[in-house]
Amino acid sequence: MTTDVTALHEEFDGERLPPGQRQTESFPVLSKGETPAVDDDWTFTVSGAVEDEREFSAAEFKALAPETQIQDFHCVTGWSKFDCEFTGLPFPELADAVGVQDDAEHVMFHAHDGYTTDLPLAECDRREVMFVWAFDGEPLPAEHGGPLRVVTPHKYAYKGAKWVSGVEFLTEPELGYWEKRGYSDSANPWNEERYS
Ligand SMILES: Nc1nc2c(c(=O)[nH]1)N[C@H]1C(S)=C(S)[C@@H](COP(=O)(O)O)O[C@H]1N2
Ligand SMILES: [Mo]
Repeated sequence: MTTDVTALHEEFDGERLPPGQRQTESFPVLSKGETPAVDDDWTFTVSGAVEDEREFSAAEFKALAPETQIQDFHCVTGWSKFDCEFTGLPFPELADAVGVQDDAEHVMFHAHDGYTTDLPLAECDRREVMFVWAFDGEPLPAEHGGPLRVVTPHKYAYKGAKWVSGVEFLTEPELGYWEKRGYSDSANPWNEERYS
């Protein structure tokens, strides 16, 4: 089953194309450095304020409750790509699997290239936030974050860590890689929250 979530902009009272964005048919690559090598037999680590800190194997992770969604993708540098077909695990399914503690407020995403990004738990706890391993029905290409990345269609795409290695549930906010370097921590495309 495929779920179309491209009406998401209505929640933000905005047009499908956020202000200051232009639509592209291509899928540009934006990385802070080289594409890191990630084992085909990857693992995913959950730590911090959860009942069950644990490491999932790729097979365990993919078996949880995968879903396919059609989503839009907005890069802070000004391009948007409509109708991306992503297959992965919705964030709330992972949260259920590990049991999030009451004092958890934020989530730090960690990646194999040293990248980090943080979102409030409430902003992660939505089905459109997904850990993605396939794009258009094919394994996610390495340059786009394969074997596993995060997508955040309600935020600029820097909130979605490519090559994600795990998540850390935090009781206090922390700034991620780009957020420390002047990008907006809230990153709402319909408000043009690009810089802090
Ligand atoms: N691990 C990691 N994730 C990352 C980045 C990165 O450099 N490293 N770049 C971010 C930025 S700025 C954007 S716009 C998107 C780009 O995703 P794409 O290369 O698939 O278009 O990934 C985000 N996630
Ligand atoms: Mo970006």
